[in-house]
Amino acid sequence: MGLLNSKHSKIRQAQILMLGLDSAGKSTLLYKLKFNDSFLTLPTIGFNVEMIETGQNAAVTVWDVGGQQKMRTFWCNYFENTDGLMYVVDSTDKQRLEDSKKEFERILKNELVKNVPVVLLANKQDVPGALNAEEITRNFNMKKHCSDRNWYVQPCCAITGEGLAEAFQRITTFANNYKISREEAFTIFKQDEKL
Ligand code: G3D
Ligand code: MG
Repeated sequence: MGLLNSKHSKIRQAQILMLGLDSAGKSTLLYKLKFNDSFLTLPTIGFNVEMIETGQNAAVTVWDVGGQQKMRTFWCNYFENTDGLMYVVDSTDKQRLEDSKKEFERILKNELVKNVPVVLLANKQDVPGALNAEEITRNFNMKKHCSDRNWYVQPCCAITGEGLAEAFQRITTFANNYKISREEAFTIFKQDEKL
């Protein structure tokens, strides 16, 4: 994950991992953020990873979750250096909400992302009948599942870009705080080792 860092930069960029079921709107969101335009996106077939630097001292890596079991091994590899998670939900897809929730819970249970902050994006808010942020919060039982970390549910629309700046601002702040606390804990651990 060090690939996106400038060779000479002293401050490591916050590494943000964006996950969600296919069709949740991750690619649309990413391109909106990168090019400030709506791009034609292709559904992820097989191996797919997208990366951008957001210019907010953060790099974002995007993976589709669910589907093929073997893909999980790949995105799990990214967990180790992750400072912040963004999880994108299609708020209109009530049929797959359960699947999305299951994947989300599975991710949170992984030891490697213990305490890593989360911003959950309740996407497609432009569609009438979409579940709102409060409904998604309740449905995903955020208070219970994220009690060990900073979290926030952001309503958004990847097509118009509404809510995206707020979401990235929040995850970058959360991630930088997390990064600092992790580095401090590591320094204390190293000092203890010397004693
Ligand atoms: P993914 O990368 O998570 O798999 P995509 O998802 O970004 O490819 O988006 C899947 C579909 O949802 C796309 O439509 C895309 O235009 C649409 N979409 C993404 N975000 C929004 C949103 O906020 N509002 C609405 N109304 N649609 C959105 P197609 O038709 O290309 O499959
Ligand atoms: Mg995609």
